[in-house]
Amino acid sequence: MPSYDPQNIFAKILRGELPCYKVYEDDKALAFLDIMPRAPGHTLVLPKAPARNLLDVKPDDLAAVAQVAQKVASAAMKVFSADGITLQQFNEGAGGQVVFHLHFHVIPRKAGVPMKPPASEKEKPEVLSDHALKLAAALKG
Ligand code: DGP
Repeated sequence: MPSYDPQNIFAKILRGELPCYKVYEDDKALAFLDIMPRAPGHTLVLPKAPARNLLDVKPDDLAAVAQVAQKVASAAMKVFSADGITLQQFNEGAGGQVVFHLHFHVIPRKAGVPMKPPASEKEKPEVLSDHALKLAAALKG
């Protein structure tokens, strides 16, 4: 497996070099909206520590990300009146991974509504801002 590339897009977001629609942050993990959501509220949860994917992440960082994914999933159920949550995580190109910093996709789902194809359409900034604010507020409790 190739080594971690610190120039990947999510590493730049983590360093504050690129913007994101932040939903949640703690000392180990960051959650922000996918700009090409497969459903409204589609959120990405990342460890702050460098990890290419599931195959090289440190167990503690993986545990921290899983805990944040669970928090985001609970908040998204309420904010989007969801009927369910799809959790996705891809490893290496053959596994569907495009950005090589480990991330989990937390995707709120409505019964009978299919997900859009991956990375098919950029959402409007005002919609992303609104969804991020609502999710962040729900996560603050
Ligand atoms: P994957 O590596 O296959 O899990 O997919 C990467 C996801 O990241 C894909 O759903 C689109 C999203 N994405 C790509 N570029 C950006 C970006 O610059 N910002 C955000 N928030 N999401 C991005």
